[in-house]
Amino acid sequence: MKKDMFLCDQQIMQWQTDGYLLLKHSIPHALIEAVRQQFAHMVDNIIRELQVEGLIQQDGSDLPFEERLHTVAGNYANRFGRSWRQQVLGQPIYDLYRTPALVSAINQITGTDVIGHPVFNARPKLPGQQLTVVPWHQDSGYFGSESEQALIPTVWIPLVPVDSTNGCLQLVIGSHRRGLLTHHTEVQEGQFLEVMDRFIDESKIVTCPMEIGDALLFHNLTLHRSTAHTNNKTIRWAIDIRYLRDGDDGGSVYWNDPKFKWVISSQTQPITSFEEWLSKW
Ligand SMILES: O=C(O)CCC(=O)C(=O)O
Repeated sequence: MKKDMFLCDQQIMQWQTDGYLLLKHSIPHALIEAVRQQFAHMVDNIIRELQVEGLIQQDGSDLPFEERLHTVAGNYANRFGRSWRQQVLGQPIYDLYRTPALVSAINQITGTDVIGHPVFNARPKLPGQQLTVVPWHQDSGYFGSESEQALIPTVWIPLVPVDSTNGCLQLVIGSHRRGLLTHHTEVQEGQFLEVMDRFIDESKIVTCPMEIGDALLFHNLTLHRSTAHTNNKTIRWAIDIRYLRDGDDGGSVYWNDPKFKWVISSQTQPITSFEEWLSKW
C-alpha cells in the first residue's frame, strides 16, 4: 500500500467486483459524537414544537440520544419526515465529508479530485416504524438515467451499532454491473423508489452489521435496502453522504448556484470553505 492511501489493492479489486466496501474503524469517534450532537438539536426542536402544540407533556431531556425521539414523540415523529438535510446542516456534516480515510478512499476509487455531492440524509429509524423501511433500490434510481455513467459513491455511516434486528443495510454483491434497473414508487407510506423483489438474486444478498466508526461505501448502481427495526426502544440513527467523480453529472441541481462545485481535496482547485459551502444551500 502506498503512503497515505487508505485502501489496499485487494480492496480496490473488491470495489470493482462487488460494488461495495466495508471500511472498519474509519471515522473518528469524536466526529461521530459531533454529528450526533447536531442531530440532537433537531430532536430538541421537534420536541419543543410538539410541546407548544400541546401534543406531548414530557421533554425527556434526561433520556439518551438513542431513545429520546422515540420515547417522547412516538408516532408524532413521522410528521418530521423520514430523512433530514437542511435541518442538520452545520460544521459536523462538512467535517464528516472531509474525514481523511474517506477522502483517501474516494480519491482512490474515483481517480480524481474529491468532490462532495449535495445529497446527504440524516436518518432516524424508529423501532417498528414502517416509514423508514427502505426497499431495494439503486441510488441512481433517484438521480436519473444520466447518472448511470457517473460515479457517485455513497458512504453510509451508523451513529449507533447496527445489525439485522435494528435496520442495518443489505446489499446485492456485484449488482452495480447490471446497469440502471427499473424503479417503481412503492405502495408503502415511505413512497420510496423500489426495484421489485423478483429482480434480486437472493444468493448475492449480504447483510452488513456495523459498529460505531465503521463506514459502508457503495456504488450508485449497487442495489441496497434497509430492513425493518424490530429490536428494542433505541433508534437506529445513521447518515448517508455522497461524493462525485470530478467532471461527472451528479443528477439534478441541488445547490442554489447550479455552477457550484464542492471541492474537498485537490492539488489544483481551490478547496471550498465551510462558509462558502453553507451559503450554497
Ligand atoms: O439508512 C437507511 O435506512 C437507508 C439508506 C439508503 O438507502 C441510502 O443511503 O441510499
